[in-house]
Amino acid sequence: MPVEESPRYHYDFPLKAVYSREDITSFPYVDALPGMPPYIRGPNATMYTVKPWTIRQYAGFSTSQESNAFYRKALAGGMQGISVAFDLATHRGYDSDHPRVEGDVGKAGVAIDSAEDMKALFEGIPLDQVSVSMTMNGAVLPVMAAYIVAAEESGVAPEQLKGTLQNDILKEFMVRNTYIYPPAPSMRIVTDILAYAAERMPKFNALSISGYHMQEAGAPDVLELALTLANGKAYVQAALDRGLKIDEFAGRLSFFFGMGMQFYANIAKLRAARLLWCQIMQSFGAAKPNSLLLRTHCQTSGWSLTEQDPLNNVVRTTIEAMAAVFGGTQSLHTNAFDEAMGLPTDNSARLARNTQLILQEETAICDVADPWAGSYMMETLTMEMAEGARNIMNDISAMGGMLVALESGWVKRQIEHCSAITQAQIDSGRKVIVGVNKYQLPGERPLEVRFIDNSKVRAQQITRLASLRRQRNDTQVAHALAALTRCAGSDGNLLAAAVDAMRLRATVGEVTAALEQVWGRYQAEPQFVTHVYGEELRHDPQWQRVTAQIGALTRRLGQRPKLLIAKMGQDGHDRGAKVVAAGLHDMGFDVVLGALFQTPEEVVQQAGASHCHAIGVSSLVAGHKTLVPALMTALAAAGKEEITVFVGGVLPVADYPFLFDCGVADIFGPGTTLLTCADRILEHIERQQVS
Ligand code: DCA
Repeated sequence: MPVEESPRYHYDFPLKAVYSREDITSFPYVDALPGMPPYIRGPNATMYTVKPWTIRQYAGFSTSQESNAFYRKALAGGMQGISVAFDLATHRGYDSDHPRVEGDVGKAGVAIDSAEDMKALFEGIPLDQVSVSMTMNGAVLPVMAAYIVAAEESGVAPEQLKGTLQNDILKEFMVRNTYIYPPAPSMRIVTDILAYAAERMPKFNALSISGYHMQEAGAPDVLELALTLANGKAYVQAALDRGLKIDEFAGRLSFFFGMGMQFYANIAKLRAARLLWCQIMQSFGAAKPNSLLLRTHCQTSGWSLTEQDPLNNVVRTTIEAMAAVFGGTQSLHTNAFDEAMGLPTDNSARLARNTQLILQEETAICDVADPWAGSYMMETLTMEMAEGARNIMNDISAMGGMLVALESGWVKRQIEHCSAITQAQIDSGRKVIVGVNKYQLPGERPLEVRFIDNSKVRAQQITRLASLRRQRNDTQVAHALAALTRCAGSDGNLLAAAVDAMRLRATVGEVTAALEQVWGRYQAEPQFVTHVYGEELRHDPQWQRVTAQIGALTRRLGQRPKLLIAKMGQDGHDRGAKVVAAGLHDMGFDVVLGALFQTPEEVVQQAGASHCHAIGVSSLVAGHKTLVPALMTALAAAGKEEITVFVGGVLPVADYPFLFDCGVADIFGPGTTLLTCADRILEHIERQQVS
């Protein structure tokens, strides 16, 4: 559904050409010290001089065995902590043999169905020594339970585990979409895990409050900061409402921010984040110093990577990594330069890791804590960033808090508004991206990317699942799952009940389904913003030409050319789909934005029922090689071959011939402007009308 809303905030902090002492005379914290409240300058007094940040690599693909081999090699090569990427089937709580996940198994992360898979994932890695971060939010109960069981069976008790669980469901409802249950029971899961960890896992960070995905979805730095901290407040309140005491859990809350190309702003963002969080926690009555500290992981921006002239990405990542380090991050992931095309290869992952090792070991960057302190510009920017975020947080409080702002759709609209503007600025050339809309290479050589044969991984997982089900005691598993279902409707701790079930070798899908019986599966209504992209571009000559052509075609057809923008499989990244829907709508197309997580058959059904001329499939390193052929088969089976199919998103160029052979009319890779897409879509629809 298209939604109109005018902008409310100014997100840019224009820099002055010169700053002076005058700019900072009224600031209360310019004499603050690292390791002292309000911690603007860092959580530790000595910062990297004693211990540099942890070098992590967010990685996982294919089977547990293959990911385990990658982790071991990376640890030997300088990686200092593990950060697990799970596949989309696992995120959404489906076992690998579920028909809805045919294209997703092992594709964008590792496939985990049971505690057996988790044991294989960490085989030979001492879990009491190596800290493990797990990016998991939807199926967080069975996955965390499987990790606890795997550790237990390797002789490591929960008390000894060190690491981080993302467990940040609120931002999933805002941007990343790997939720499973509705918001209220999802919040119950978060607080049950916090309670379990507070009691049994003193070294473990059971929640990583994440702004990264908001930034990736289009939020400017100050919006990312405000929404992340507002989510933090919502979690703290929910934990207090559950009966936890603030100092029992606050010291183990952790954060995660994105690092984009706005170098100064990103440093200021981390400094402002620590100031604001300290003040927020004081307002909750926190007393222990650890409860006041914002400790964070950072990741360089995946969105800032380009498929064109990809070696530029090494430079971008280095600049973003330096912002994270100057901002005082505790842990860092640097993206590999080929991640705009697919999963990193061994070589590109090594280069990404070496980027951090060079910063730590070849420069003097670690020799001084918060080196930007006292800079007139940086102190000013830090205060401006804090003030801007405070204003947004106050508005959220006035709305009734984060859950109200979220359920009203306000949060999504703020982010999508910004991403539509950014896309328009790139398409018009006002925002320069070197190698994409300026200084382009005359010819690009396709890069080699890591190929995952997901049907092979799926077949292996199905065999493992069958053997697991043969060997376990089904009656005991059924009892444990029934206890979990009862727990969902009562007061017990859900993680404790999930551990019991996973210990008996219940699967991720079974644990998820046991809770789904009580809570159901959440389905968001697809929406996109209108009149934002168009407003930015209406004076552009190419815009005027394209909209005139669409007008002419509309008159000939007797209706606007109609498109269904479809997301298939479990890939919930919808920034691309929403921006495309918003832009094409403003140009004059009649756009239907399909729901997330559709099967090919559901997409065909919707396209047919809404009389679309074309389907635009949006995909982000997902199962396009499985799902697009299935879509073409479903179109043929429904007798709807006249509907033209386009594919766009992050797709390896090497896969283009395969998709064309399937009957796809055109492919729009990263960096294609929406005006170019529109031109080519029009051409195909015109041709379709003639034939
Ligand atoms: N002086 C004294 N102690 C220090 C210093 C210093 N200068 N620097 C670090 N330390 C200590 C820390 O206090 C911590 O001690 P603890 O284990 O007793 O709390 C220990 O060294 C480990 O350092 P820390 O900075 O906490 O780094 P990590 O263990 O890597 O944790 C954190 C970082 C952000 C808190 C965690 O949540 C994390 O790793 N997140 C990653 C999330 C992720 O990968 N997401 C993927 C998308």
